[in-house]
Amino acid sequence: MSYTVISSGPSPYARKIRIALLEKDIPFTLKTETPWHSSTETPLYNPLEKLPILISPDGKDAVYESHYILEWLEARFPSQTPLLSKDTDEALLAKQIEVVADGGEGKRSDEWAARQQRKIDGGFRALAEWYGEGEGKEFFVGGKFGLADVAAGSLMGWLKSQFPDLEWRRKYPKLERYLDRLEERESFKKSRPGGMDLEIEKIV
Ligand SMILES: N[C@@H](CCC(=O)N[C@@H](CS)C(=O)NCC(=O)O)C(=O)O
Repeated sequence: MSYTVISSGPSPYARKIRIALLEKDIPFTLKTETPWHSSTETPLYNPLEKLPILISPDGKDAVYESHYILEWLEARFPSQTPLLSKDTDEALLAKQIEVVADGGEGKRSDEWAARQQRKIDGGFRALAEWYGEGEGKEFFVGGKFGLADVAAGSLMGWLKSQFPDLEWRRKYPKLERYLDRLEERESFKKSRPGGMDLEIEKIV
């Protein structure tokens, strides 16, 4: 038996979990669900009815909220490709970058559009500042791949594939080149959004 990740289609939140599992070399099975469908099993595992959910091989643990799932994996598998620095300042900065990256999801409905756009603009301003001026800088924190790259890469990869016309790519070309380099990693290649067989009943 292996871990199960229940994901909602090409969700950037689920991609964070898939990248972390691949980086840590933990085998898992991917199950795709739509949490708004009447047949969804999401509430069986998560009272907040959100995906992704990580289920342990013995079925005893169902873990949800992507940042908490990553913390859980880090606590359980600390030595397999650690994603958090032991340096407190670096670890806190990585978590702060994750908070911003997690908030950058674009919504499709009109009433949310302006507010969402503001969040995306503000989020990218913050990310660009953290990334800094260094052309070709490989990773966000401490010169080492980690949590901040999992979170920022999942957000940017998702926005680029789902909303290719958004302005951030023109405005922050260094961040796009950073994403392109991340997408060459095995864990990113194996967790690309898209190519999922999704039957949409509804999304709200
Ligand atoms: N903060 C959550 C966000 C996850 C999230 O918004 N998931 C969406 C699918 S991409 C969902 O399940 N939405 C169902 C709902 O909001 O009821 C996380 O990081 O895991």
